[in-house]
Amino acid sequence: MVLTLYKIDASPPVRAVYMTIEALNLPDVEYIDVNLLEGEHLKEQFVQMNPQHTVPTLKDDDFVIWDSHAICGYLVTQYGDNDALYPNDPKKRALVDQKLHFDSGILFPSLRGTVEPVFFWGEKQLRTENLEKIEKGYKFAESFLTTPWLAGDHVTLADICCVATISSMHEVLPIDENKYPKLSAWLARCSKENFYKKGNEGGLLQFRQLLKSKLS
Ligand SMILES: N[C@@H](CCC(=O)N[C@@H](CS)C(=O)NCC(=O)O)C(=O)O
Repeated sequence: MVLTLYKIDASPPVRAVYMTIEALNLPDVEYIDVNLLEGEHLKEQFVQMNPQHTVPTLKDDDFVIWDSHAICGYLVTQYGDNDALYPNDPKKRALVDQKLHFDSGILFPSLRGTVEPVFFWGEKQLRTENLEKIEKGYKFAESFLTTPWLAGDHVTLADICCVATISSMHEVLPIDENKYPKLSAWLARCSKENFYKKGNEGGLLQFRQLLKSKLS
């Protein structure tokens, strides 16, 4: 197998894949930068591979797959030693999938909608209506946290994918620990994990710096 990941470190969905790679201890992944700010993702060669022109995009020999949630699930089922991160049991898996769709359908769009005008369209302020959507995501996540991890008593892809987004949202709108004690504790719990330290911290710092530079 030759795994190639098209990426940009600041991207939350890319960082979800990095964290999955770390959690699975996958060796020898080749990384190729795609500079979104320069429009490299819109070039013919990239669009031919991924018509949705998004990062992360993974190539495994001739097999191409995009969308971080699909990539992470693929990596665990294809290369994981066990199913802990993405359980085979239908009910356990459904609970993980539910949070992956929550990330895909609620969390990430609210983050992307908030930072896109700043990163790409030259706006210098975050729009209030977008920040309200982030706050709504925090409220949902707080109510979901009835267990230490998002889909039960151990780390799954639900945590990995959601923390990539939520740690980035936290840079945009800091999580108020009085309002969201469980969410805040969960973020702290995730940040102590090796997969987070190795897979998320570097790109999150780049995200922070990019946001700061674009807002100033
Ligand atoms: N649901 C996708 C979202 C991917 C996404 O929107 N990535 C952004 C970077 S954070 C991107 O590639 N934007 C360029 C574009 O959409 O043209 C995933 O989880 O992979």
